[in-house]
Amino acid sequence: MVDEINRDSKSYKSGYVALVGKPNVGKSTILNGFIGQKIAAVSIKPQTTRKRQLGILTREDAQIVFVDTPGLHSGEFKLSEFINEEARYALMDSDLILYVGDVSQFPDEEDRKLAEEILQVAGQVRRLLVLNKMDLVETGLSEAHAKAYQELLSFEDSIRISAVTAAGREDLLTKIIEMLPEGPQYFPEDQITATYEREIAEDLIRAAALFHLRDEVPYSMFVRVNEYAKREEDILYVHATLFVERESQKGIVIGMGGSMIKMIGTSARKEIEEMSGEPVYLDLSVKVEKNWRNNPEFLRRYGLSHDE
Ligand SMILES: Nc1nc2c(ncn2[C@@H]2O[C@H](COP(=O)(O)OP(=O)(O)OP(=O)(O)O)[C@@H](O)[C@H]2O)c(=O)[nH]1
Ligand SMILES: [Mg+2]
Repeated sequence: MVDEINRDSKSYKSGYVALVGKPNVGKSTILNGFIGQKIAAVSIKPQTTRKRQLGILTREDAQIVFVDTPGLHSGEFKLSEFINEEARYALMDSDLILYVGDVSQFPDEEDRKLAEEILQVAGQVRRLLVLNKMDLVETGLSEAHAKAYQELLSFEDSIRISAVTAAGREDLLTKIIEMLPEGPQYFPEDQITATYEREIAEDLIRAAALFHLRDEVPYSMFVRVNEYAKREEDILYVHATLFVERESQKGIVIGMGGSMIKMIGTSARKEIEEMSGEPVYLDLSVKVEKNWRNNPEFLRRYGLSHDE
């Protein structure tokens, strides 16, 4: 009971914390690190995340609702509009913005565009610069990079971390809580995300495809889980359809004698087992849906559009 009294009192802090930054800087890895579980798909390639995703961290003194976003990018497809709007909405709705940069590199044109975008849509929101991947660079060398990031925008503070080694994570958490407003506990304390497991499975399958496939093919892919259910006592049965845009891509995804789809399936199955904590039987089908990235009807049907 002491708990609840504490949470209703003025001193409890809470808020929405948007993780924004270019594709591939490590936003989803940071989210998973805080939540202690892989709820967001991560991959070595950019544009892994396509939708906003919440990661909820509840403590005695605060509840932090992290919002992982897709990295803003320029793309000529209708799908890109959706992806960029997802990032924009997260910015507008946030109480604090974590601008994530890769400290092993100088900021570039994309970073400058993102900084402008932040000023335009969420100029009043407090912001903190998070320089990630510090494990990749000597402290002395990263100095010049850090300075260049600081010049992109005015930040209240900045911190260097490594999402893979967890260095700096606790300090970052302390800073976040300091910067959050007083507020209620929005979600029950045992809830870690608002995304269904089946949707996380979709992202994990696409991340496996991003890992195994080259070039444009995984970007032309959309994954839909059609069945996600316990069939036998201890086995989770997952059936997913992998939509691609052309016949030729279907051939590549299936591979010689089914070798590619088998590799994607094996990697994805392991990830889904880790996420769900259950043995998984994963069944994958591949379907062609011509030019789906530009097809408003397809995008609407599968929740990849903000149009009514
Ligand atoms: N060395 C190193 N690699 C990292 C670190 N953080 C993330 N990565 C790697 O960077 C790659 C991209 O990470 P993600 O978390 O998918 O990046 P993201 O910003 O969510 O990317 P999008 O969803 O495409 O916008 C993965 O291969 C991660 O393992 C870090 O601190 N150090
Ligand atoms: Mg991501």
